[in-house]
Amino acid sequence: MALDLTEKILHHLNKVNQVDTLDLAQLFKEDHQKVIGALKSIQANGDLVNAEPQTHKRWELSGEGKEVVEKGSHEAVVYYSLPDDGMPQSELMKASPNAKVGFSKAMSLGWVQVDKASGTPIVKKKCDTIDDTVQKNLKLIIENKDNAIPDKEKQEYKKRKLLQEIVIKSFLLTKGKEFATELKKFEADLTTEMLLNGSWKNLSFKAYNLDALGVPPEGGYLHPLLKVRTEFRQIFLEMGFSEMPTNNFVENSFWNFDALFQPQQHPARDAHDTFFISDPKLSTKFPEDYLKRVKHVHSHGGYGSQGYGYNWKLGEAQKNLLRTHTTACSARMLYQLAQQKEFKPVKYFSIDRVFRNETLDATHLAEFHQVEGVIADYNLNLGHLIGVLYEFFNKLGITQLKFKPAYNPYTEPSMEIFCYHPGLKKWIEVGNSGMFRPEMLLPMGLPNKVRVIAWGLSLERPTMVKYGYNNIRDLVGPKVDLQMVQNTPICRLDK
Ligand code: FB9
Repeated sequence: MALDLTEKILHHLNKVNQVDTLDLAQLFKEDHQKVIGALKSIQANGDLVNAEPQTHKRWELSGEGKEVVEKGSHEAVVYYSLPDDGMPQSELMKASPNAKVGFSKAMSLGWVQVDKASGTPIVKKKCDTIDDTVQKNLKLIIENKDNAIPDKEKQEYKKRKLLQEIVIKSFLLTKGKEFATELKKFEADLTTEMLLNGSWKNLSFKAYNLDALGVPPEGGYLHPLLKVRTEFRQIFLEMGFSEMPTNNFVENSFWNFDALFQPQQHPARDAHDTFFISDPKLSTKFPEDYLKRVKHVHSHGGYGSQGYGYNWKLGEAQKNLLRTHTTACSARMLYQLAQQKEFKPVKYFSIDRVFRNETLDATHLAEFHQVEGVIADYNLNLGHLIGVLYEFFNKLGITQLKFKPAYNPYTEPSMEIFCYHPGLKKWIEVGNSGMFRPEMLLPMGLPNKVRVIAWGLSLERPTMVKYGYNNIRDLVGPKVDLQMVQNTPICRLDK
């Protein structure tokens, strides 16, 4: 059976003890890169050969040089294009692509002369024969006989762009300490049979290629939003937060608004901003005592608050809706916390869909995913909230934050959060935050000294920033290119 290139190289090296890969390429009439490939296979098999890098300077014909080999030098072409009675100089200049250079060279070589006797310059031959040494020398280059050409000539041809000097890298091969004329066969797998019969002791195994890329899975790709959700979830978990249950898109106005001390005439509770449910239209089950305390704090105040002083209506609180924020879930969780015999501090988070009947635009749809963090403990203050926000956003790769006083019905003080985004090179709004009001916490039954700090942002906006989307419809909705789901890279928010 014919030896393959690797074995031909090993057998040849066995005979000559030392050989350059360039000579091997010539010997085996193979492309040098193919010889290098075979060398790599031999080296992967063990220390069979030593390969010393070499550099060689070689002369190579340019395109123009190859044309000279084929047709003769430009000066020779001019000479041979002249009829015996000569040719007007203006005509000669058009007779061949390099006539100008050829004419000038032929004149300096004394091959041609210009007769102006008739008034029109006529170019005529000045000698009967010529010796086209340029063409002869360039042919020697093709035959790898560079050394037969004086260096002065080679420099001149380089100047005339007929020749260029290239550096070729090769390897000088000698026998290695594990030299053999056959490549060892490497087993890919260690089998039960090898272990049982002990044959593994005499076998060589392929090294693990830990850089090999995994086989792309056929399916199960996560949508970019869910990749970012996983990253946010990981951040909250490593900060010691527990995830709140958020599996109720349908909420009632009591938990979505009233429990948060959001007055019943607040514009956000209008059908223009909220999706109300027609069936079932109302909820009827509420913690009765708690509901009474909420009604009272809205209508008459209490806990040091004057309340809103309006006639609070149960019917408003009973209206079912699509939750407008996951803060409704936070309210439920905080109420549950207040029912415990003894208060213990908690850190909760939620990431889920919320729905708002708002004007749609390139970055806003009627629904989005809200990300919310909540911490309840004794004596928390705004400094704690700011500290936690720095910690949280730092894990998103954001270190520069600014806070702007804001208003929320359920938090006081409230702050809008801005960050300098290094990628976008500008300040962007990244969320909202605040301390839940006593009018929200105390009717739940939480101890007086307990404070709750909280913040929120969306999932869509960081995903759009991360993956460079300008229109949210390229990320979510019926027009999304599902191939995008497979193509988007792994999400690292901190990179
Ligand atoms: O996500 C928002 N912006 C954002 C966040 C991250 C980001 O990239 C990170 C660098 C990697 C880029 C942008 N925003 C909040 C701010 C704006 O985008 C805003 O225009 C849109 N907001 C939504 C609401 O809009 C109707 C984002 C959404 C939002 C706003 C406020 C809250 C939650 C979501 C809240 C809250 C809150 C406040 C106090 C107590 C509890 C919850």
